[in-house]
Amino acid sequence: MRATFKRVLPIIAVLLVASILAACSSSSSTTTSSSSSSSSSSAVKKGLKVFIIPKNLGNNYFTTADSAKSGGAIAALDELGESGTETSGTSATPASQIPAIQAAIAKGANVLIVSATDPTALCPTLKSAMAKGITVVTYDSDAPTCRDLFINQASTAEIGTSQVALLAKEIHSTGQIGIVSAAATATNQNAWIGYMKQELAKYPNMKLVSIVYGNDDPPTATQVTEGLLEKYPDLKGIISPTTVGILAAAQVVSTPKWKGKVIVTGLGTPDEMKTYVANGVAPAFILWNPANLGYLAAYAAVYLASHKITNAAGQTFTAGKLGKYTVGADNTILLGPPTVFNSSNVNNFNF
Ligand code: RAM
Repeated sequence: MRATFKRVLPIIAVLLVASILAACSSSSSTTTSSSSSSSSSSAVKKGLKVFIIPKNLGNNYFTTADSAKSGGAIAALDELGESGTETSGTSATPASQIPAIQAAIAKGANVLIVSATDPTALCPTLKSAMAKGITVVTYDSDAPTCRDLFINQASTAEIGTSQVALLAKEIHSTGQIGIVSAAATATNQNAWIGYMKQELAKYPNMKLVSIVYGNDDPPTATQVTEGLLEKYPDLKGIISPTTVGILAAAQVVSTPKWKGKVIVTGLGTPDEMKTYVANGVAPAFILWNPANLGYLAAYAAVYLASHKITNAAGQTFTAGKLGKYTVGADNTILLGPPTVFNSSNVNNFNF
């Protein structure tokens, strides 16, 4: 017994020294973190009241972006030792969203993470929050003149132009097309549609005949898609740059009256669109990982509120499992390139 102990004693001593050294080095790396770069949660302000305010509640895209279960914004807040609340109105309109922002401010919010239903209507409320010292970060849909930082899902130009390119490929660059958008005021959809129009100039035989608005409300999106198809019976394609709109459009086009005549593309979630890739109605579409968008927004917002970073171009930080990010021009951070989903990969994703 005694001999054995003597033999292992040097090993125990080595392990002890090694673990003491490791503890020293990890605590020094957290305390020496600079104001422009961070890889740990220990230096963030604790007890921040964070409110995540999507365009509306009840939209799967935002549930994925925001929730802990999917690894979204609240998962990031958990990692950082903060608590967060998701709140919004039930419809994706400023009238429905603004009271939720005001309520969050009244509850003592330190941080607001907002997907804007309208870039101007929200501004008086967001500006009053900023005047109170609340950190305002937009994600998904921006309010450029009344926030500290915007977390953009991917290049706005790329999201817009690539949807046109996908549809062009499916309909041989020929025929009437329509757009089923979200709310007419939505910053993100309007910016993407701007790039779609520019891109369409390269396709002289593809004609955009109408833009309709489904307001990210499934019954409205269904109704406006039906109206579009009735009004333009020769329509060859629909681009819907909203997860709610593309699902409604694909469902309508899957009915016998339209199936095989019209192709749908746009921005959809793999889970909701699998069926329509398989039935040929929507052979390809685009999206980013919504959970990663929310996760990145939460990291950036907490670091900004903790003064670990500023919103100036060139500031860098590590967003947990996503790695290093840099603030770019216009106080914007880009999540990364979007994914094109089709029959070769759509079943590999579950969001
Ligand atoms: C809807 C919303 C959201 C948009 C996605 C693609 O869920 O309009 O803002 O980014 O679609």
